[in-house]
Amino acid sequence: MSNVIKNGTIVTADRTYKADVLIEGDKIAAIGANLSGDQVIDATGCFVMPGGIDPHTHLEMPFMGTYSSDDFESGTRAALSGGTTMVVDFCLPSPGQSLLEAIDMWSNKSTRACCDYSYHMAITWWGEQVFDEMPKVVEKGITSFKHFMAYKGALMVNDDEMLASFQRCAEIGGLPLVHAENGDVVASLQQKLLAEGNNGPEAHAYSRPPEVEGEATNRAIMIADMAGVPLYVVHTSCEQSHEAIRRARQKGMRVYGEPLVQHLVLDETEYANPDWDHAARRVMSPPFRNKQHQDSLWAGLSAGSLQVVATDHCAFTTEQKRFGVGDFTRIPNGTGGLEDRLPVLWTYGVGTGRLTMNEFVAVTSTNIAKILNMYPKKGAVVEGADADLIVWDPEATKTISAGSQQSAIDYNVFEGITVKGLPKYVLTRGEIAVDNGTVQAKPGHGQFVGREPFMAVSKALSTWKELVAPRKVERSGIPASGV
Ligand code: DUC
Ligand code: ZN
Ligand code: ZN
Ligand code: ZN
Repeated sequence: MSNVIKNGTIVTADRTYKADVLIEGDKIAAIGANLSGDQVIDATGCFVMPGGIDPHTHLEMPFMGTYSSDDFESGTRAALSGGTTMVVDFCLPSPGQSLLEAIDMWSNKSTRACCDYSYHMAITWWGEQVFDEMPKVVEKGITSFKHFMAYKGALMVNDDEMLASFQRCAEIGGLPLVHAENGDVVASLQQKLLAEGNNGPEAHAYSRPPEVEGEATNRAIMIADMAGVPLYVVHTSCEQSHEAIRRARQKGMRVYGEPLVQHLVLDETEYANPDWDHAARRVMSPPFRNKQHQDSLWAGLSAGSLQVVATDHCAFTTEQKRFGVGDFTRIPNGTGGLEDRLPVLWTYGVGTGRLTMNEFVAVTSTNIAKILNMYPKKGAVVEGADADLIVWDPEATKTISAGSQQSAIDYNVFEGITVKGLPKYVLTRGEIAVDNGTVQAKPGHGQFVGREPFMAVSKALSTWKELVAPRKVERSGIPASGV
Protein backbone atom coordinates (compact mmCIF):
# COMPACT_ATOMS: atom_id res chain seq x y z
CA MET A 1 0.00 0.00 0.00
CA SER A 2 1.52 3.33 -1.05
CA ASN A 3 0.55 6.93 -0.38
CA VAL A 4 1.38 9.86 -2.58
CA ILE A 5 1.33 13.46 -1.38
CA LYS A 6 0.39 15.58 -4.40
CA ASN A 7 0.23 19.26 -5.33
CA GLY A 8 2.22 20.50 -2.34
CA THR A 9 5.34 22.63 -1.95
CA ILE A 10 8.18 20.82 -0.22
CA VAL A 11 9.98 22.91 2.41
CA THR A 12 13.23 21.58 3.84
CA ALA A 13 16.00 23.25 5.81
CA ASP A 14 17.63 24.40 2.57
CA ARG A 15 15.08 24.28 -0.27
CA THR A 16 11.53 25.21 -1.22
CA TYR A 17 10.16 23.54 -4.38
CA LYS A 18 7.10 21.93 -5.87
CA ALA A 19 7.07 18.12 -6.08
CA ASP A 20 5.03 15.04 -5.16
CA VAL A 21 6.22 12.60 -2.49
CA LEU A 22 5.64 8.86 -2.87
CA ILE A 23 5.62 6.78 0.30
CA GLU A 24 5.99 3.02 0.23
CA GLY A 25 5.71 1.25 3.57
CA ASP A 26 7.41 3.42 6.16
CA LYS A 27 9.87 5.18 3.83
CA ILE A 28 9.94 7.95 1.26
CA ALA A 29 10.26 6.04 -2.04
CA ALA A 30 10.41 8.89 -4.55
CA ILE A 31 10.19 12.67 -4.93
CA GLY A 32 9.26 14.16 -8.29
CA ALA A 33 6.58 15.27 -10.72
CA ASN A 34 3.40 13.32 -11.51
CA LEU A 35 3.96 10.45 -9.09
CA SER A 36 1.11 8.04 -8.43
CA GLY A 37 0.25 5.71 -5.55
CA ASP A 38 -2.65 3.69 -4.12
CA GLN A 39 -3.94 6.61 -2.07
CA VAL A 40 -3.61 10.34 -2.74
CA ILE A 41 -3.10 12.91 0.02
CA ASP A 42 -3.94 16.29 -1.47
CA ALA A 43 -1.54 19.03 -0.37
CA THR A 44 -2.90 21.85 -2.55
CA GLY A 45 -2.03 25.17 -0.91
CA CYS A 46 0.09 23.37 1.72
CA PHE A 47 3.75 22.89 2.60
CA VAL A 48 5.24 19.42 2.93
CA MET A 49 7.90 19.37 5.63
CA PRO A 50 9.84 16.85 7.71
CA GLY A 51 7.95 15.99 10.89
CA GLY A 52 9.02 17.90 13.97
CA ILE A 53 11.50 16.35 16.39
CA ASP A 54 11.22 17.42 20.02
CA PRO A 55 14.53 16.49 21.63
CA HIS A 56 13.48 17.43 25.15
CA THR A 57 10.53 15.70 26.84
CA HIS A 58 9.89 14.22 30.28
CA LEU A 59 7.09 11.69 29.93
CA GLU A 60 5.83 9.90 33.04
CA MET A 61 8.97 10.99 34.85
CA PRO A 62 9.36 10.73 38.63
CA PHE A 63 10.17 14.28 39.75
CA MET A 64 9.75 16.43 42.86
CA GLY A 65 7.68 13.84 44.70
CA THR A 66 5.31 13.02 41.85
CA TYR A 67 5.21 11.87 38.21
CA SER A 68 4.77 14.11 35.18
CA SER A 69 1.23 13.52 33.95
CA ASP A 70 1.68 12.87 30.24
CA ASP A 71 2.88 9.35 29.55
CA PHE A 72 4.26 7.97 26.30
CA GLU A 73 0.73 7.48 24.95
CA SER A 74 -0.85 10.87 25.72
CA GLY A 75 2.47 12.66 25.19
CA THR A 76 3.14 11.24 21.75
CA ARG A 77 -0.50 11.67 20.72
CA ALA A 78 -0.13 15.33 21.70
CA ALA A 79 3.13 15.48 19.73
CA LEU A 80 1.59 14.06 16.56
CA SER A 81 -1.47 16.29 16.79
CA GLY A 82 0.84 19.29 16.48
CA GLY A 83 3.13 17.90 13.77
CA THR A 84 5.90 16.43 15.93
CA THR A 85 6.74 12.91 14.78
CA MET A 86 9.58 12.04 17.14
CA VAL A 87 10.48 12.77 20.74
CA VAL A 88 13.71 12.28 22.65
CA ASP A 89 12.90 11.61 26.29
CA PHE A 90 15.17 11.62 29.33
CA CYS A 91 15.88 8.24 30.88
CA LEU A 92 16.40 9.13 34.52
CA PRO A 93 18.00 6.55 36.83
CA SER A 94 17.28 7.19 40.49
CA PRO A 95 20.49 7.90 42.44
CA GLY A 96 22.36 4.59 42.84
CA GLN A 97 20.31 2.82 40.16
CA SER A 98 21.94 0.97 37.28
CA LEU A 99 21.72 2.89 34.00
CA LEU A 100 20.83 -0.32 32.17
CA GLU A 101 18.01 -1.04 34.60
CA ALA A 102 16.69 2.49 34.04
CA ILE A 103 16.69 1.84 30.26
CA ASP A 104 14.55 -1.26 30.86
CA MET A 105 12.11 0.84 32.89
CA TRP A 106 11.90 3.46 30.14
CA SER A 107 11.49 0.77 27.49
CA ASN A 108 8.47 -0.56 29.39
CA LYS A 109 6.92 2.90 29.59
CA SER A 110 7.40 3.58 25.90
CA THR A 111 5.64 0.47 24.54
CA ARG A 112 2.50 2.56 23.95
CA ALA A 113 4.24 5.40 22.11
CA CYS A 114 2.34 6.56 19.01
CA CYS A 115 5.44 8.00 17.30
CA ASP A 116 9.13 7.15 17.22
CA TYR A 117 11.31 8.05 20.16
CA SER A 118 14.83 7.92 21.47
CA TYR A 119 16.36 8.61 24.87
CA HIS A 120 19.04 10.72 26.45
CA MET A 121 20.61 9.12 29.53
CA ALA A 122 20.69 11.31 32.64
CA ILE A 123 23.79 11.11 34.82
CA THR A 124 22.03 11.55 38.16
CA TRP A 125 24.83 10.10 40.26
CA TRP A 126 28.48 9.23 39.79
CA GLY A 127 30.53 6.13 40.60
CA GLU A 128 32.46 3.21 39.12
CA GLN A 129 29.25 1.51 38.05
CA VAL A 130 28.12 4.53 36.03
CA PHE A 131 31.59 4.83 34.47
CA ASP A 132 31.48 1.13 33.49
CA GLU A 133 27.91 1.23 32.18
CA MET A 134 28.23 4.32 29.99
CA PRO A 135 29.75 2.43 26.99
CA LYS A 136 27.00 -0.18 27.30
CA VAL A 137 24.43 2.61 27.11
CA VAL A 138 26.10 3.83 23.91
CA GLU A 139 25.98 0.29 22.50
CA LYS A 140 22.22 0.40 23.00
CA GLY A 141 22.03 3.45 20.75
CA ILE A 142 21.74 6.04 23.53
CA THR A 143 24.63 8.39 22.87
CA SER A 144 23.72 11.61 24.71
CA PHE A 145 24.19 12.11 28.46
CA LYS A 146 22.36 14.78 30.44
CA HIS A 147 23.86 16.51 33.47
CA PHE A 148 21.79 18.55 35.90
CA MET A 149 23.86 21.41 37.33
CA ALA A 150 20.82 22.32 39.45
CA TYR A 151 18.41 20.46 41.79
CA LYS A 152 20.88 20.33 44.68
CA GLY A 153 20.43 17.29 46.91
CA ALA A 154 18.50 15.45 44.20
CA LEU A 155 19.75 15.28 40.61
CA MET A 156 22.65 17.74 40.72
CA VAL A 157 26.17 16.69 39.70
CA ASN A 158 29.23 18.50 41.04
CA ASP A 159 32.02 19.86 38.85
CA ASP A 160 34.37 16.94 39.53
CA GLU A 161 31.64 14.49 38.54
CA MET A 162 30.80 16.53 35.47
CA LEU A 163 34.44 16.60 34.34
CA ALA A 164 34.74 12.82 34.86
CA SER A 165 31.54 12.17 32.95
CA PHE A 166 32.49 14.54 30.11
CA GLN A 167 35.87 12.81 29.81
CA ARG A 168 34.10 9.48 29.66
CA CYS A 169 31.83 10.89 26.93
CA ALA A 170 34.95 11.90 24.97
CA GLU A 171 36.27 8.33 25.18
CA ILE A 172 33.06 6.60 24.14
CA GLY A 173 31.68 9.10 21.62
CA GLY A 174 28.95 10.46 23.87
CA LEU A 175 27.47 13.96 23.62
CA PRO A 176 27.08 15.66 27.00
CA LEU A 177 23.97 17.75 27.64
CA VAL A 178 23.66 20.20 30.50
CA HIS A 179 20.81 21.76 32.42
CA ALA A 180 22.85 24.86 33.14
CA GLU A 181 21.85 26.58 36.37
CA ASN A 182 24.13 27.01 39.40
CA GLY A 183 22.34 24.72 41.87
CA ASP A 184 24.22 25.97 44.94
CA VAL A 185 23.28 29.58 44.24
CA VAL A 186 19.66 28.63 43.49
CA ALA A 187 19.42 26.75 46.80
CA SER A 188 20.82 29.76 48.72
CA LEU A 189 18.48 32.20 47.03
CA GLN A 190 15.51 29.90 47.69
CA GLN A 191 16.29 29.80 51.42
CA LYS A 192 16.77 33.56 51.58
CA LEU A 193 13.48 34.23 49.79
CA LEU A 194 11.55 31.81 51.99
CA ALA A 195 13.10 33.32 55.15
CA GLU A 196 11.94 36.74 53.97
CA GLY A 197 8.39 35.47 53.54
CA ASN A 198 8.50 35.21 49.73
CA ASN A 199 6.78 31.87 49.30
CA GLY A 200 4.61 32.45 46.21
CA PRO A 201 5.30 31.20 42.68
CA GLU A 202 6.82 34.56 41.66
CA ALA A 203 9.72 33.79 44.02
CA HIS A 204 10.61 30.82 41.82
CA ALA A 205 11.76 33.29 39.16
CA TYR A 206 13.62 35.46 41.69
CA SER A 207 15.55 32.39 42.84
CA ARG A 208 16.78 31.63 39.31
CA PRO A 209 17.99 34.89 37.73
CA PRO A 210 19.73 34.85 34.33
CA GLU A 211 23.15 35.15 36.00
CA VAL A 212 22.63 31.73 37.58
CA GLU A 213 22.17 30.27 34.11
CA GLY A 214 24.95 32.29 32.47
CA GLU A 215 27.49 31.23 35.10
CA ALA A 216 26.63 27.55 34.74
CA THR A 217 26.68 27.68 30.94
CA ASN A 218 30.15 29.25 30.97
CA ARG A 219 31.37 26.66 33.47
CA ALA A 220 30.00 23.73 31.49
CA ILE A 221 31.56 25.07 28.28
CA MET A 222 34.98 25.37 29.93
CA ILE A 223 34.73 21.87 31.37
CA ALA A 224 33.65 20.47 28.00
CA ASP A 225 36.64 22.19 26.39
CA MET A 226 39.00 20.63 28.91
CA ALA A 227 37.44 17.21 28.32
CA GLY A 228 37.52 17.63 24.53
CA VAL A 229 33.82 17.04 23.90
CA PRO A 230 31.08 18.96 22.15
CA LEU A 231 28.30 20.26 24.42
CA TYR A 232 24.54 20.70 24.07
CA VAL A 233 22.95 23.24 26.42
CA VAL A 234 19.28 22.45 26.99
CA HIS A 235 16.63 25.13 27.55
CA THR A 236 18.82 28.19 26.87
CA SER A 237 16.59 30.96 28.15
CA CYS A 238 18.65 34.13 28.45
CA GLU A 239 21.25 36.37 26.84
CA GLN A 240 23.91 35.44 29.43
CA SER A 241 23.74 31.80 28.42
CA HIS A 242 23.34 32.57 24.72
CA GLU A 243 26.36 34.88 24.87
CA ALA A 244 28.52 32.10 26.32
CA ILE A 245 27.41 29.71 23.58
CA ARG A 246 27.97 32.30 20.87
CA ARG A 247 31.48 33.04 22.13
CA ALA A 248 32.41 29.37 22.32
CA ARG A 249 31.16 28.74 18.80
CA GLN A 250 33.14 31.69 17.51
CA LYS A 251 36.25 29.99 18.91
CA GLY A 252 35.41 26.87 16.95
CA MET A 253 33.91 24.81 19.75
CA ARG A 254 30.93 22.61 18.98
CA VAL A 255 28.48 24.01 21.50
CA TYR A 256 24.76 23.93 20.76
CA GLY A 257 21.90 25.90 22.35
CA GLU A 258 18.24 24.94 22.60
CA PRO A 259 15.65 27.63 23.40
CA LEU A 260 12.15 26.44 24.32
CA VAL A 261 9.09 27.73 22.53
CA GLN A 262 7.68 28.79 25.92
CA HIS A 263 10.67 31.07 26.57
CA LEU A 264 10.38 32.61 23.11
CA VAL A 265 6.74 33.60 23.55
CA LEU A 266 5.83 33.83 27.25
CA ASP A 267 7.53 36.27 29.60
CA GLU A 268 8.17 36.85 33.30
CA THR A 269 4.99 38.89 33.81
CA GLU A 270 3.13 35.54 33.94
CA TYR A 271 4.48 35.11 37.50
CA ALA A 272 3.00 38.44 38.61
CA ASN A 273 -0.52 37.17 37.89
CA PRO A 274 -2.60 37.50 41.09
CA ASP A 275 -4.08 34.03 40.50
CA TRP A 276 -1.77 31.58 42.36
CA ASP A 277 -2.71 28.70 40.03
CA HIS A 278 -1.99 30.76 36.91
CA ALA A 279 1.52 31.60 38.12
CA ALA A 280 2.30 28.13 39.52
CA ARG A 281 1.26 26.41 36.29
CA ARG A 282 4.04 28.37 34.59
CA VAL A 283 6.74 27.45 37.09
CA MET A 284 9.50 25.76 35.19
CA SER A 285 13.29 25.90 35.27
CA PRO A 286 14.69 28.08 33.94
CA PRO A 287 11.77 30.49 34.44
CA PHE A 288 10.31 32.78 31.80
CA ARG A 289 12.42 35.91 31.17
CA ASN A 290 11.82 39.45 29.92
CA LYS A 291 11.55 40.79 26.37
CA GLN A 292 15.29 41.52 25.96
CA HIS A 293 16.11 37.88 26.60
CA GLN A 294 13.41 36.77 24.19
CA ASP A 295 14.84 39.05 21.50
CA SER A 296 18.28 37.53 22.09
CA LEU A 297 16.91 33.99 21.61
CA TRP A 298 15.07 34.90 18.39
CA ALA A 299 18.21 36.56 17.08
CA GLY A 300 20.23 33.45 17.90
CA LEU A 301 17.86 31.23 15.95
CA SER A 302 18.07 33.32 12.80
CA ALA A 303 21.82 33.94 13.16
CA GLY A 304 22.54 30.27 13.79
CA SER A 305 24.15 30.69 17.21
CA LEU A 306 21.18 28.75 18.63
CA GLN A 307 20.09 25.70 16.70
CA VAL A 308 17.03 23.98 18.10
CA VAL A 309 13.59 24.84 19.51
CA ALA A 310 12.25 22.27 22.00
CA THR A 311 9.60 22.19 24.75
CA ASP A 312 11.02 20.44 27.86
CA HIS A 313 7.46 19.03 27.98
CA CYS A 314 7.03 18.05 31.65
CA ALA A 315 3.34 18.43 32.37
CA PHE A 316 1.82 18.62 35.85
CA THR A 317 -1.85 19.08 36.71
CA THR A 318 -3.09 21.99 38.80
CA GLU A 319 -3.54 19.56 41.68
CA GLN A 320 0.14 18.59 41.45
CA LYS A 321 1.22 22.24 41.22
CA ARG A 322 -0.65 22.88 44.49
CA PHE A 323 1.89 20.73 46.38
CA GLY A 324 3.76 24.01 46.53
CA VAL A 325 1.13 26.21 48.20
CA GLY A 326 3.00 28.06 50.96
CA ASP A 327 6.44 26.99 49.63
CA PHE A 328 7.32 27.73 45.99
CA THR A 329 10.25 25.31 46.12
CA ARG A 330 7.77 22.42 46.24
CA ILE A 331 5.86 23.40 43.08
CA PRO A 332 6.71 20.66 40.55
CA ASN A 333 8.81 22.36 37.85
CA GLY A 334 7.54 21.96 34.32
CA THR A 335 5.13 23.03 31.62
CA GLY A 336 3.52 21.38 28.61
CA GLY A 337 3.86 22.43 24.99
CA LEU A 338 4.48 19.32 22.84
CA GLU A 339 1.39 19.83 20.68
CA ASP A 340 1.79 23.58 20.45
CA ARG A 341 5.48 23.92 19.58
CA LEU A 342 5.14 23.96 15.80
CA PRO A 343 1.97 26.06 15.45
CA VAL A 344 3.18 28.61 18.04
CA LEU A 345 6.67 28.86 16.54
CA TRP A 346 5.24 29.18 13.04
CA THR A 347 2.85 31.92 14.15
CA TYR A 348 5.41 33.95 16.13
CA GLY A 349 8.39 33.09 13.93
CA VAL A 350 7.42 32.62 10.29
CA GLY A 351 4.23 34.68 10.67
CA THR A 352 6.20 37.71 11.86
CA GLY A 353 9.22 37.30 9.58
CA ARG A 354 11.57 36.39 12.43
CA LEU A 355 12.20 33.01 10.85
CA THR A 356 12.08 31.88 7.24
CA MET A 357 10.20 28.67 6.50
CA ASN A 358 13.52 26.92 5.90
CA GLU A 359 14.86 28.14 9.25
CA PHE A 360 11.64 26.88 10.85
CA VAL A 361 12.32 23.37 9.48
CA ALA A 362 15.95 23.58 10.55
CA VAL A 363 15.20 24.48 14.17
CA THR A 364 12.23 22.16 14.63
CA SER A 365 13.64 19.07 12.92
CA THR A 366 16.74 18.97 10.71
CA ASN A 367 19.34 20.52 13.01
CA ILE A 368 18.59 18.20 15.92
CA ALA A 369 18.53 15.17 13.61
CA LYS A 370 22.08 16.10 12.59
CA ILE A 371 23.26 16.96 16.11
CA LEU A 372 21.95 13.65 17.46
CA ASN A 373 23.31 11.58 14.57
CA MET A 374 20.03 10.41 13.06
CA TYR A 375 20.06 12.40 9.81
CA PRO A 376 18.79 11.73 7.14
CA LYS A 377 16.71 8.85 8.58
CA LYS A 378 14.93 11.65 10.47
CA GLY A 379 14.67 15.37 9.73
CA ALA A 380 14.85 15.09 5.94
CA VAL A 381 12.59 14.84 2.90
CA VAL A 382 14.77 12.59 0.74
CA GLU A 383 14.38 9.17 -0.83
CA GLY A 384 15.02 6.45 1.72
CA ALA A 385 14.25 8.63 4.77
CA ASP A 386 11.54 7.61 7.23
CA ALA A 387 8.20 8.94 6.02
CA ASP A 388 7.72 11.26 9.01
CA LEU A 389 6.01 14.13 7.24
CA ILE A 390 3.69 17.05 7.82
CA VAL A 391 1.32 18.57 5.31
CA TRP A 392 1.11 22.07 6.72
CA ASP A 393 -1.81 24.38 6.02
CA PRO A 394 -0.50 27.95 6.47
CA GLU A 395 -4.01 29.41 6.41
CA ALA A 396 -5.61 27.17 9.07
CA THR A 397 -6.23 28.81 12.44
CA LYS A 398 -7.24 27.77 15.92
CA THR A 399 -7.35 29.26 19.38
CA ILE A 400 -5.35 27.14 21.81
CA SER A 401 -7.47 25.77 24.62
CA ALA A 402 -6.99 23.08 27.26
CA GLY A 403 -10.50 21.89 26.43
CA SER A 404 -9.44 20.60 23.03
CA GLN A 405 -5.86 19.47 23.70
CA GLN A 406 -4.47 15.92 23.67
CA SER A 407 -2.25 16.41 26.73
CA ALA A 408 -3.65 14.88 29.93
CA ILE A 409 -3.40 18.06 32.03
CA ASP A 410 -6.19 20.51 32.82
CA TYR A 411 -4.71 23.76 31.46
CA ASN A 412 -2.45 25.05 28.72
CA VAL A 413 0.17 27.78 29.18
CA PHE A 414 -0.69 29.08 25.68
CA GLU A 415 -4.44 29.23 26.46
CA GLY A 416 -6.22 31.85 24.34
CA ILE A 417 -3.44 32.33 21.80
CA THR A 418 -4.69 32.14 18.21
CA VAL A 419 -2.27 30.35 15.91
CA LYS A 420 -2.22 30.54 12.13
CA GLY A 421 -0.59 27.53 10.47
CA LEU A 422 -1.52 23.97 11.47
CA PRO A 423 -0.84 20.42 10.30
CA LYS A 424 -3.55 19.09 8.00
CA TYR A 425 -1.98 15.65 7.66
CA VAL A 426 0.78 14.09 9.75
CA LEU A 427 2.50 10.85 8.79
CA THR A 428 4.56 8.81 11.18
CA ARG A 429 6.70 6.26 9.33
CA GLY A 430 4.14 6.19 6.55
CA GLU A 431 1.02 5.88 8.72
CA ILE A 432 -1.46 8.73 8.82
CA ALA A 433 -1.72 10.08 12.39
CA VAL A 434 -3.54 13.32 11.59
CA ASP A 435 -6.06 13.01 8.78
CA ASN A 436 -7.49 16.29 7.52
CA GLY A 437 -7.11 17.72 11.02
CA THR A 438 -8.44 14.67 12.89
CA VAL A 439 -6.00 12.91 15.24
CA GLN A 440 -5.90 9.14 14.88
CA ALA A 441 -2.61 8.17 16.49
CA LYS A 442 -2.05 4.49 17.25
CA PRO A 443 -0.46 3.47 20.56
CA GLY A 444 2.35 0.98 20.01
CA HIS A 445 3.23 2.23 16.53
CA GLY A 446 6.29 4.15 17.76
CA GLN A 447 9.70 2.54 17.60
CA PHE A 448 12.95 3.22 19.42
CA VAL A 449 15.53 5.03 17.29
CA GLY A 450 19.07 4.00 18.17
CA ARG A 451 21.91 6.40 17.36
CA GLU A 452 25.58 6.06 16.47
CA PRO A 453 28.31 7.50 18.73
CA PHE A 454 30.09 10.77 17.93
CA MET A 455 33.69 9.62 17.51
CA ALA A 456 34.69 11.98 14.72
CA VAL A 457 33.39 15.06 16.48
CA SER A 458 35.02 14.27 19.82
CA LYS A 459 38.41 13.55 18.24
CA ALA A 460 38.33 16.81 16.33
CA LEU A 461 38.12 18.69 19.58
CA SER A 462 40.87 16.97 21.50
CA THR A 463 43.73 19.31 20.50
CA TRP A 464 43.48 21.33 23.71
CA LYS A 465 44.55 18.26 25.67
CA GLU A 466 47.89 18.28 23.90
CA LEU A 467 48.55 21.84 25.04
CA VAL A 468 48.23 20.86 28.70
CA ALA A 469 49.46 17.27 28.51
CA PRO A 470 51.38 16.93 31.78
CA ARG A 471 55.11 16.62 31.36
CA LYS A 472 57.27 15.77 34.32
CA VAL A 473 60.19 18.21 34.72
CA GLU A 474 63.60 16.64 35.37
CA ARG A 475 65.42 18.56 38.14
CA SER A 476 68.99 18.30 39.33
CA GLY A 477 68.33 18.98 42.97
CA ILE A 478 65.19 18.70 45.05
CA PRO A 479 65.05 20.58 48.39
CA ALA A 480 64.39 18.60 51.56
CA SER A 481 60.71 18.75 52.53
CA GLY A 482 59.26 20.00 55.79
CA VAL A 483 60.46 22.63 58.25
N1 DUC B 1 12.92 21.87 34.26
C1 DUC B 1 11.61 21.80 34.36
O1 DUC B 1 10.97 22.84 34.41
N2 DUC B 1 11.02 20.60 34.41
C2 DUC B 1 11.69 19.39 34.27
C3 DUC B 1 13.12 19.46 34.52
C4 DUC B 1 13.70 20.80 34.32
O2 DUC B 1 14.89 20.93 34.25
ZN1 ZN C 1 16.36 20.94 32.71
ZN1 ZN D 1 14.07 19.03 30.95
ZN1 ZN E 1 1.81 1.27 12.99
